[in-house]
Amino acid sequence: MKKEARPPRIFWSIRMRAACGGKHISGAEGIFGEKDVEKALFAYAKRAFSHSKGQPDSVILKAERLCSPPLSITALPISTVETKNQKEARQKAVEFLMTAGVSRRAATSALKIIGEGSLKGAAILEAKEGTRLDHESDKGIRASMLGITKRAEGELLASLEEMGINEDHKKKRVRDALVIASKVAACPQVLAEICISDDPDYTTGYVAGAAIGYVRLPGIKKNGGGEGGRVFFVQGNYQKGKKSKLTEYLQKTPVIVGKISPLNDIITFHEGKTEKSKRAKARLDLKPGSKKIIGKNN
Ligand code: PML
Ligand code: MG
Repeated sequence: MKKEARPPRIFWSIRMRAACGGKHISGAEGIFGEKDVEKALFAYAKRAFSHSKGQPDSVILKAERLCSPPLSITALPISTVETKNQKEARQKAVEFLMTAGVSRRAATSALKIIGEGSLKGAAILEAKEGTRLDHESDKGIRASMLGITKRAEGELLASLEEMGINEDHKKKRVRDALVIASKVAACPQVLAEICISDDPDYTTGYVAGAAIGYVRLPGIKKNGGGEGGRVFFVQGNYQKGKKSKLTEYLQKTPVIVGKISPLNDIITFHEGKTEKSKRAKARLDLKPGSKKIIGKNN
């Protein structure tokens, strides 16, 4: 008997933005199979009204059916690097970015841009010179059209639990940030990213890239600080055409995380000495210029 062909799966993108007095409060998005769309819409609506930054006076929920299935990618491996203070966390951020091929100058410019905290999306910097490439919009470029499958999400949440990240709000943050970072890092033109939360009560940031994975840096900002933002570092001298290919990918190409990478170390730096947790499954080698600093699991 001839087997009937399965109908193609239909996917939807759902995006939520909440604001008050024109100021951004929260935003989130995901990609869902058709049967989960209604439930997801309710969950995002609930999320819009339960942010620590306060109640919104405007909420936009947008659901769009995708024309074709999203591109499936593997999440970056997660590491956590603990340092003694904000200064050291920022130094480590610069070192990791340099390991990924970003110049000190570009990394320092990125920290300055983030410190000003005026962007809605990410600034795009040329990785060597640190030149700003997204000048056509001073709002930055937002990576969008992204999500995670239910199965990968389940595995990720279990890994986070194992890492000691067991509060629900923190898990959601790490999940959302990891999905963004993994989509961004999957773009060959992007060498690395840095992100510091714009939420005053969230002080962990990250640096990420195909060569370094997703490296969390607790304490990279002081509690109560309103600054924050994202910067993507790209290689090469982008002419208009190539640049728009990059923004087309970042903003419009649907990408879903379908697989999680194994868990990495929690690394603690104390006065120049490095300690790794027993949970270690991969090695972090901080030599600037080395191609891959995360070993066998990357
Ligand atoms: C944000 O939610 O504003 C970004 C959070 C980035 C860090 C998430 C993490 O703890 O890994
Ligand atoms: Mg935020």
